Formats: sequence, C-alpha cells, structure tokens
Amino acid sequence: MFNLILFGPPGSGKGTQSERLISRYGLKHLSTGDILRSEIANQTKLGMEAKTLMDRGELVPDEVVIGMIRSALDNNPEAKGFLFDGFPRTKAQSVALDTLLSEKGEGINVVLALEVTEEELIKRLLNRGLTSGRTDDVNESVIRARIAEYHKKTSSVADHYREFDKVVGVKGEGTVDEIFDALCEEIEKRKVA
Ligand code: B4P
Repeated sequence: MFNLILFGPPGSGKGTQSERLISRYGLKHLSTGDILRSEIANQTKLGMEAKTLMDRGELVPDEVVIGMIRSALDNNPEAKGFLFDGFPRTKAQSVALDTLLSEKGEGINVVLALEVTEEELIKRLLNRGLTSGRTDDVNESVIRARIAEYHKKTSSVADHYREFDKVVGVKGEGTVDEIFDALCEEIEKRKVA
C-alpha cells in the first residue's frame, strides 16, 4: 500500500491536485471536506451540525471526522493505497490515523505539504466562492477564520509527521501542471514499484 497525506492550508490546492494524483496512482481519495459536504447535501443530522461549524470557518469535532475515516478505511479493503485530503487536521486526528493504519499493518509513506502565501489563498478562495456555491468561500472574514484555525490547530499535524521524517514541502504556487509534476517527483522517489 502507498498512503499519502496531501497537506496544506485552505485553498492551497489539495482538492485540485488530489483529483490528478488519484487518477495517476490509482489511490482511493478520502477527502473529509467532500464527505462532510455530501452529508450536508443529504441533510443528515451530522451534516446539519457540521454546516454550522463549517460556515464559521471552524473545524468539525475530531471524533466525527475520525469516525468517518475509520468507516472509509474499513469499507475499502481492496485499496492499493489512500490519498488523505484535508485529514488529519489536528494532532489528535494524526494520532488516530496512525493507530487505524497500524491496526491494518500500514502507515503513512509521505506527507506532501503545499506551500502557498496567505494573500494567494484568500484570492483563490474568494474566486472559487464566485462559482462554487460554497458558503465558506464567499466571505473574507470566514476565509481568514479558516486560515487562523489552520495555524492554531492544523500546522501541528506537520510537526507530528516531521518527527518521523515524513514531511516534504512542495511549492503550491505556479500552474496546476507544474505543481502536479513536483508532487509526482516526490512520490516517485518514495514509491515501491
Ligand atoms: P476542505 O474541503 O478540506 O477544503 P479547503 O481547505 O477549502 O480546500 P483545498 O485546499 O482542497 O482547495 P482547492 O484545491 O479546492 O475543508 C472545508 C471545511 O471542512 C473546513 O474549513 C472544515 O470546517 C471542514 N473539515 C474538513 N476536513 C476536516 C477535518 N479533518 N477536521 C475538521 N474539520 C474538517 O483549491 C482552492 C481554489 O484554488 C480552487 O478554486 C482551485 O481552482 C484554485 N487553485 C488550485 N490550484 C491552483 C493554482 N495552482 N493556481 C491558481 N488557483 C488554484
């Protein structure tokens, strides 16, 4: 198995690059943001609770997203590997993910961290908000709250994996193709054929 975390602040291009990476490497894409948005679209109880937090730019509780990932791992026993997009977002989520994978005799191979300046993040998300219908993208103060939440709670995820020497920074500015090539280069260095 090859298990990859695509890491970075909101709007750094995780979702954009994930689509291409799963298609090139045949990984199963697990995006907690997408799973939560599908719960919202289906108007489930979990979705309604998550929406209130997401609309404020806050994180959804750890136990909720960890439960979602546990089910997704259990439901995909045939996967060649997983691409985790937007998860883990807290130290507790990282520890839980490591435990869930080690129960299956697996682990994280690499954490690719997209690096993008704050002004570029805000520009991209406001731009996406013009067409995406995502309520968390239309208001600059909500976008800034998401970035603050990232600095407060999510940057520690990289610190956690740095202890195991798993983190590689990748410049997340440039064309989508250029960034994809840089990500693939790092994967190729680590991938066992
Ligand atoms: P997510 O769905 O994970 O989304 P994101 O952080 O907004 O964006 P991403 O980095 O994927 O950006 P994208 O590629 O789309 O999270 C949403 C919310 O869900 C969170 O705020 C939180 O409330 C909740 N949540 C999710 N996971 C959670 C967890 N584990 N724990 C707790 N809460 C959780 O790119 C953004 C834009 O940039 C796009 O418009 C794209 O077209 C553009 N773009 C991409 N690459 C570009 C490039 N190279 N140049 C120019 N533009 C580019």
